[in-house]
Amino acid sequence: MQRYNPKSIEPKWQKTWESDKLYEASEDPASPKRYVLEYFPYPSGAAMHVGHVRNYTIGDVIARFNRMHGFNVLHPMGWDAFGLPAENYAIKNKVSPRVAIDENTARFKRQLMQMGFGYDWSREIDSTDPKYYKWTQWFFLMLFNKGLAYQQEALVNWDPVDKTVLANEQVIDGRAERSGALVEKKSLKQWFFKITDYADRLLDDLDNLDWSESIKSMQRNWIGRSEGITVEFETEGHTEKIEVFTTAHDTIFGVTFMVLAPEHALVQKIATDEHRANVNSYIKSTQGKSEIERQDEGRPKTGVFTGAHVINPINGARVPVWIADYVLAGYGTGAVMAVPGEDKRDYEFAQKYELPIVFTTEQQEFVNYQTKLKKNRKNYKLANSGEFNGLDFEIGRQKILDKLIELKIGINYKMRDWLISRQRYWGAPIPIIHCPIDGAVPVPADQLPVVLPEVESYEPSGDGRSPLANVPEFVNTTCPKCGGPAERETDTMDGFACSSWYFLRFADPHNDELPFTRDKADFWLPVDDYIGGAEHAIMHLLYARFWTKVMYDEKLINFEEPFTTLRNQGMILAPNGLKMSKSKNNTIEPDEIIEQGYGADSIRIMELFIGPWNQTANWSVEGMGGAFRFLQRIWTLTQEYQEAEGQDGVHQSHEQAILKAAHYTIRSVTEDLKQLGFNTAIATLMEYVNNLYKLKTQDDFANNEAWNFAITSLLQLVAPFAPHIAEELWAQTGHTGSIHTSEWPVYDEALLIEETLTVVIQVNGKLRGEISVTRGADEASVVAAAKADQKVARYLESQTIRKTVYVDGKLVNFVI
Ligand code: ANZ
Repeated sequence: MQRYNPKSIEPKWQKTWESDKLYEASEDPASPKRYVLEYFPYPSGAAMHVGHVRNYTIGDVIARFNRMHGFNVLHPMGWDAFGLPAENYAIKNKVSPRVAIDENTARFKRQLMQMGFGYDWSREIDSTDPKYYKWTQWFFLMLFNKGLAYQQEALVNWDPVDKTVLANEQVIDGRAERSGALVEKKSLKQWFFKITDYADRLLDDLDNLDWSESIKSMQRNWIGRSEGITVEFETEGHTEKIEVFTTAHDTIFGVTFMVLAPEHALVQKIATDEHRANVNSYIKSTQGKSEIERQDEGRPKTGVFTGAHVINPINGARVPVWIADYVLAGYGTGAVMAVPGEDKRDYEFAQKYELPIVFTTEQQEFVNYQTKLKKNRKNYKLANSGEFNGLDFEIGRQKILDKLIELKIGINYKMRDWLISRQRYWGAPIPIIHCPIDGAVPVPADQLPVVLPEVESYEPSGDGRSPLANVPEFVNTTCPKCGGPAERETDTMDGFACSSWYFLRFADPHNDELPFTRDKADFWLPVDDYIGGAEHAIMHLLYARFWTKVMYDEKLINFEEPFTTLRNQGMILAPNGLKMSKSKNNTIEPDEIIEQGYGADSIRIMELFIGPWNQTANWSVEGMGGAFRFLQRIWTLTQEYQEAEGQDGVHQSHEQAILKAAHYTIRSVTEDLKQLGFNTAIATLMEYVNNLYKLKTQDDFANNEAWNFAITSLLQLVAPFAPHIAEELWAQTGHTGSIHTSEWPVYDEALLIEETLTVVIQVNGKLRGEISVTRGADEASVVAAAKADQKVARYLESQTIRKTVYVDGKLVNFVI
């Protein structure tokens, strides 16, 4: 008998699958398609550990399970390789990011291959390959031509450590997500994608997605729709008007001052000389405070008067303009009309600085606007509101709106436009040429890609320009419009631009004419199962949805949402419960475990058996032994079965038991896998193997249909989890073709029907006993047996049974 030795069988099958192109997908409409995708990894300097492996194992099991159900499965893999980590790694290790990424990619690929994941490697993509980023640039131009990419001087988040700007999404509590540095505000000319144009659709379409509620609500909060209007106030002595955003337009008669965020663009302009010094020192004092801190309700309000005044459009009142940090620069218009009679923050501010308070309801006391809006609307009548005095709140609200209607009305979002320019080297160059005559001119499509040049130094200069600015051969060019001398844009694109469309490229990865053909994209997409960690809740998942919607509007594709179903896997922690990381020196890599002889199949079992796939779990070294022994038992059982083949004579009743165990297991595993119950499916398989061992002692193996079916289905059910051992034993037991393209076993419902049923017995509706009866027994005999039951008889003694209720095969109730 051969020993189970993963080291000899696993590499062998990996090679065979590759040369047989087993996992290569084609647009064959004969069977329904299924697109299974895991987030394409960032090939960092550190090797992949068992936490990463869990993600790919889940995807691989889903892909294999569906393939065996007759789906035409697309399961591709590629590399999301632009971005800061690679660049910082390169600077630190004094190699070019290209060299670093190529090394890392090769290592990651080898690691994935040794796990036996069934990827269609013929579709491998790399976001840093000019053949790929050519199309990222093409999409940039598409957005530019639609007015969805624009350049603007803006107050941006500047990371003083990584020396680049960050998107709002990359700032957490005032700190840079990556470097941890306190983010500074800087005024720089930057490129933005106008994601706010799609805010409504990004919000509304969330309702139709099969995603976790927590991710959906994170996106909802991030987009943050708030229905209100913007109202313009004239500025005394200046032509510029100040817009405010308000959700309480009917309080406009109660405005007694206006507050601008300290960063508001007009502050410097309107501040009078007398107040300028005060204003500037206040601005200084608020720098570096996080938005969270600034929104803190309990914090004492602070602010200063600018010396300027605006005019209330509804009644011509002269309103002083203050600045205060409780107004955020990035929300609404960065200015509020303050109504201290109804807004708590404004009320506190007015009290502190002795500003007038006007109450706009007949109550003539502070009424929180939210309360008024939500409760007892009828109780409020307007006061101090000019011609609207005495009207019910509800009616007055509408009438004032009618009056303001000539002013701009809009929906406001918390979400800002997506800042995509980076002053760093390792990214896709922004395909724009700046001409002194024609301004920002797109690079003509036939001149794409704008290739990232090799440079001497990758270090960012820190003056707000990318290292590309130091490469004259790159910078100096001619204007595509007028032919005059011009300069290339030297900023590169945020890595999230590359990942906003990669799932589409997998449908048509080698197309040199287009990013993809519509036919292929429509055939494969949307992605049916998208699997990844929850860390991408906002950025990647929101950006990709945005690009998809733009492509839909451009008629490049026929669907509006890229990922129908999203699955967020639970993290694997180190055995002691800490997060695995290179710096803590507690990572466990699959390579070592394979080397120790457990093999990839055991690791795959372990990844999923360790707990529900969507919950965090601690890695367990002992668990590896258990996973290995389970596979070893399957191995040994199948070996013994093969050696015994040829004998015959299984007892009839045992044959029934063998078949029953097999059919029961098929049903249970199939149903579990449909709901991603990987750990329970594996538990059922373990129990099944135990059962088969027991059954074998009763009769020995025999070459008969029952045993044949039992072993064959065992191998098939295990195949998605442990593809190598399943394939090996499949071949050993004389099957031709791959087990992974075989048809998933089907169970026979009739065989699973239990022969005995448990009938519950009640007396006056109370449970008094239960009996076992043979399926199909008639009512009279069941009722007789129920009456005769010892426990029940006690309650019936010397009683008249007035009625007997019988529910077939389930329940008898005696009414006495
Ligand atoms: C006048 C008013 C009176 C307001 C009243 C509220 C109550 P939500 O619903 O969260 O969107 N606001 C507008 N822009 C702001 C900014 N940049 N920073 C801080 N606050 C800002 O809140 C909308 C309300 O928040 C707006 O309506 C505005 O104050 C304030 F009794 O206008 B309101």
